Amino acid sequence: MIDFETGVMLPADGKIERRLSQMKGVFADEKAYLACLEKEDSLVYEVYTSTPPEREGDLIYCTSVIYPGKVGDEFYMTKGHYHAKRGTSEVYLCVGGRGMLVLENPHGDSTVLDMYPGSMSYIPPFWAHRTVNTGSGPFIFIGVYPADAGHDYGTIEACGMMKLVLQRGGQTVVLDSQRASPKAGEGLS
Ligand code: PAN
Ligand code: ZN
Repeated sequence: MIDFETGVMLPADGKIERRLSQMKGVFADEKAYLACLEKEDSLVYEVYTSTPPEREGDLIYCTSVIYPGKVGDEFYMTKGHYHAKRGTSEVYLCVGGRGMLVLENPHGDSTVLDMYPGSMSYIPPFWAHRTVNTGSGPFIFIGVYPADAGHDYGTIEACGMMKLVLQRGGQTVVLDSQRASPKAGEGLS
């Protein structure tokens, strides 16, 4: 059962909580990050997940709940990752709130998709992905992906993603980050 209001999945085999303190280096404005953290180690997002055996042919399904908030003018978002097994894909179905899906690949292509209740988004193989809460309430979506996909956080941790999603003058804006394209060979394993 998934509660579309809260994103809580019952039963779930696991629950991951990501607080600000676990997201060092993720937000572009380091000074704003430290100021937020000093105030409170806020909960940024949670993931309720099924954990079947990590073998080819099985699927993992999970719900992610990103809470509303900002670090400086950058919206709360997930850490973002490539799948460790690069040739695996994923689908997201949004059930609550408003958000964006930021995608990029090692060839330097990047794109941003709107997510809203009922929207289904496809993450093709070889694309890194991150979700961003651009709304005022919890942003909730269901994800389904191959159980043997695994997660590579290191590649994105090393230099961030190419697009930033910010609030400027009350508007949601997508800007190119300082990092214009991936380093040679990065993410190509
Ligand atoms: C999602 C994500 C989830 C949290 O289930 O794992 O939204 O994001 P991070 O893993 O980037 O912290 C998914 O894409 N799984 O593959
Ligand atoms: Zn994924």
